[in-house]
Amino acid sequence: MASITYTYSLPSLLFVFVSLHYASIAAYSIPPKGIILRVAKHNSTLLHYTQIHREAGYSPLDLLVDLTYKSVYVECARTYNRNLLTFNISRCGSPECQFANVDLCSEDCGPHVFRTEHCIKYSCFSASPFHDLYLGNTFLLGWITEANFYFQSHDKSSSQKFVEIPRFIFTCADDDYFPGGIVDGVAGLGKSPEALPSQLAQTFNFSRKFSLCLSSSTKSKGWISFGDAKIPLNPKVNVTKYLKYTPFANSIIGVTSIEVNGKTVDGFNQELLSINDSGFGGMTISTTKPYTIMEESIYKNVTALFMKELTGNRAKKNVTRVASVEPFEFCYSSKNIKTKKNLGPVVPQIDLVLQNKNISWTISGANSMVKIDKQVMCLGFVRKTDGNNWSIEIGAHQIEDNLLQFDQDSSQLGFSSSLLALNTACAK
Ligand SMILES: *[C@@H]1O[C@H](CO)[C@@H](O)[C@H](O)[C@H]1NC(C)=O
Ligand SMILES: *[C@@H]1O[C@H](CO)[C@@H](O)[C@H](O)[C@H]1NC(C)=O
Ligand SMILES: *[C@@H]1O[C@H](CO)[C@@H](O)[C@H](O)[C@H]1NC(C)=O
Ligand SMILES: *[C@@H]1O[C@H](CO)[C@@H](O)[C@H](O)[C@H]1NC(C)=O
Ligand SMILES: *[C@@H]1O[C@H](CO)[C@@H](O)[C@H](O)[C@H]1NC(C)=O
Ligand SMILES: *[C@@H]1O[C@H](CO)[C@@H](O)[C@H](O)[C@H]1NC(C)=O
Ligand SMILES: *[C@@H]1O[C@H](CO)[C@@H](O)[C@H](O)[C@H]1NC(C)=O
Ligand SMILES: *[C@@H]1O[C@H](CO)[C@@H](O)[C@H](O)[C@H]1NC(C)=O
Ligand SMILES: CC(=O)N[C@H]1CO[C@H](CO)[C@@H](O)[C@@H]1O
Repeated sequence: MASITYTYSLPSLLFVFVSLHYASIAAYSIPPKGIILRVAKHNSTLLHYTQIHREAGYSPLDLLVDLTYKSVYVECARTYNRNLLTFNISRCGSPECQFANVDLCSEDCGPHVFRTEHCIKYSCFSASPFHDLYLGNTFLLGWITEANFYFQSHDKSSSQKFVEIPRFIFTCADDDYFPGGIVDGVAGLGKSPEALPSQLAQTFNFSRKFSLCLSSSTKSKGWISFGDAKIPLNPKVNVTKYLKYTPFANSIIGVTSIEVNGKTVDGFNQELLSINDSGFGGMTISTTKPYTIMEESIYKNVTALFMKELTGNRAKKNVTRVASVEPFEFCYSSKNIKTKKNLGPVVPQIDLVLQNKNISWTISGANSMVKIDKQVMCLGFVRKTDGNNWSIEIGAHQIEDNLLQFDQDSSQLGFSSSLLALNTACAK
């Protein structure tokens, strides 16, 4: 634990940093118009991670993709031990600390490596809440740090394979939060100056817009694109034409109703679907949860109607429910469920109706069902047990092979629903 010797609060001096970053554009003869990072799906946690490099082509760090975290965070003790990182910790009150809006100041650097080689007296650190599957609702202590990083870009329209981001600012934590070392940190895509989209936008003059396309396979990778990269989808299909847009302020999406096979799900308080004056309700998207989480009464009524539509007499499909498979409650024999190439398993379609009926997010079988084995598949929704404000948290499985386009300047989200229906997919 760091000893907090004094605290500061200074007006933001953001422009100091901005000018540092713009100076770096000159280092590129032709600055990239966009960057595409590959995103892999981890084979046991099923979460998605990307990489940054300490040197062009060497020493990758695996970072969990997190749509809402406010910075890039690296477990420095571990990466330092593997000799993967050289960095400078920022001095209290420096433009870097102000940029990260961090006003906690520590005389030393805690119990680990920082003390010996990297610690400087009076360095700034943050203690930010981190709500996550792995970290729990914990306070993450991390030092504001800068290092030169490289991104391996897969943008076909650019000849630059490795793009250097000089003096990238990140949070360097000395604790090992990820059991088993599954990743080295978190790539925060949230809406703050030190998050990845904003630092890339500042370095390269990109707009603060990025697209996310997660692969459903652990064997082939999806991607995130920043700036004006050429997105790697089937060139014969203009996917942009199929995007629908919805407001996405503070990561919340308002839902007006939920339908299963075109029938409105009722029996629960519909007010739960939109955010209320005290900040409760609505829907968010989380790449750090493997499956969609629903508030109890929504969960009950959605799963009940889904069950009725799939197995009821009138469905005439002879689909049988089988024993639950953790963490899922509703599991079915695959025997009488057909699978279509461009839809996945043929099961009742779930629609999240957003502003109006024309703007709905369709969840078809490929995204609603989770294959357990050859005989069994389960509805991939789970009950909410945490104390978060939102009523629905869309998980990673439900956005795989969907194109999501986040525009942080206009707070709009563009979404495609399943790309499989458009004859393309996220995996490259
Ligand atoms: C997951 O990937 C690791 C590393 O590639 C491999 O050793 C392991 O066998 C894989 N596990 C499964 C369940 O496929
Ligand atoms: C760290 O600080 C030294 C001394 O100011 C500087 O030469 C070096 O470029 C810095 N490195 C990074 C990664 O910021
Ligand atoms: C940054 O982008 C904007 C809009 O695309 C453009 O007008 C401006 O000239 C660019 N600035 C630099 C320094 O390239
Ligand atoms: C794709 O569709 C969008 C939206 O309809 C349109 O603005 C754009 O020009 C189209 N692109 C191509 C290459 O046709
Ligand atoms: C908002 O929703 C929460 C949780 O459902 C409820 O406790 C609270 O009273 C609501 N506030 C308002 C202003 O409606
Ligand atoms: C969640 O609810 C709490 C308690 O009302 C509120 O302070 C907080 O701002 C809300 N969070 C969001 C993201 O709206
Ligand atoms: C459903 O099962 C019944 C009784 O086993 C059978 O008569 C019927 O043909 C089956 N229907 C379909 C669509 O498979
Ligand atoms: C929905 O789309 C139809 C057909 O394009 C259009 O006529 C109707 O006005 C739209 N409704 C709303 C609420 O936007
Ligand atoms: C059809 C159905 O399951 N309705 C349920 C909807 O949720 C409420 C609240 O949990 C239940 O009371 C209903 O039975």
